[in-house]
Amino acid sequence: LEKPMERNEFLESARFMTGLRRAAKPHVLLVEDDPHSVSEIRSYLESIGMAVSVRESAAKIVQDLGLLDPDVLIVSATLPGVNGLDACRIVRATPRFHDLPVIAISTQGGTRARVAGFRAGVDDFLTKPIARDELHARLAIRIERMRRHRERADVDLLTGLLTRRAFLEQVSLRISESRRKRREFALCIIDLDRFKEVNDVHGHLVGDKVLAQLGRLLKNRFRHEDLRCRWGGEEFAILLVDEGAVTARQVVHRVLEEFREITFHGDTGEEFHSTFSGGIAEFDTDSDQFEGLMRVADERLYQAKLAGRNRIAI
Ligand code: GH3
Ligand code: MG
Ligand code: MG
Ligand code: MG
Repeated sequence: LEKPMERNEFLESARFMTGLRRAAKPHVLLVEDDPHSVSEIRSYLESIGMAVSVRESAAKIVQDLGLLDPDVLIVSATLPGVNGLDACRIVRATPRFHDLPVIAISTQGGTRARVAGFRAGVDDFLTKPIARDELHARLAIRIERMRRHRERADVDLLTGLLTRRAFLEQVSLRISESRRKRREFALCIIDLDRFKEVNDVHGHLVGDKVLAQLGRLLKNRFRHEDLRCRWGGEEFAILLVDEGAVTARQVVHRVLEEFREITFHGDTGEEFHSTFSGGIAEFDTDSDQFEGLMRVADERLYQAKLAGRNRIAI
């Protein structure tokens, strides 16, 4: 028997094994054009163990956030062009960054400036010169809360896999990377076979155990960079990096072979086995858009079901 994991340990291992690994160091994106302020803040934050990325302008703020995925944004209120408060409004209007902590820094600390900042959606407002201890304290609390919040939203508790939302966030990054670097990948959709029957015959709780067991296999039988999620209900999605459809099928098929050998036990000790079907689509060959890949993978899943289930179609 495996020893039950502490919640935090579970979340850590889940994010490690489902393709989602955030840097261990808290990551701050600093958008500031004043070189003196940049070097001071950067060297201080690095000295307390944070990773710092710097942009001199907020002109590409959404793109920068998407690429860097920081825990906190610190933005100067007085940038030329898109200023810090404009940037904050843009960030808040982007669903993915609704909850990103934003701290504004400014040379003006009067009520009027602060009210304008909070109206633009900043979480916190610091006036220069910035006291280091205060910056540290304010950052630490934001980062801690943000991380806990994200973890809760990113990991499906029953299976330990990514949630659909976290998966989709990561997929869009992988797709743009694949376009740039011409890396290939395959998308696989998995659906348990006649799972309604498992629930009807053995009960919902036993059904949950089957889902959890498949989740465990999917966590352990892929490479760290492959993204694995519970797409919903009894369906799973896997993005296999650097694999075409043919190799992806071999990998998923091995998991199917292992899964169908598992003996499950119902409440009254009755034994049963479970299978799944899968459909795989290949990036570029089938589509260069996620929606297109999903459609093709789903059609193939349907073909696998029609052909008798318990198989992977490409
Ligand atoms: P097919 O082989 O065609 O996929 O048949 P199926 O019975 O698996 O398909 P159907 O979509 O009719 O049923 C899916 C079932 O999955 C119904 C639903 O109750 C069950 N299910 C979805 N989510 C969960 C869950 O979290 N726990 C349990 N125990 N069952 C779930
Ligand atoms: Mg289904
Ligand atoms: Mg179905
Ligand atoms: Mg099903």
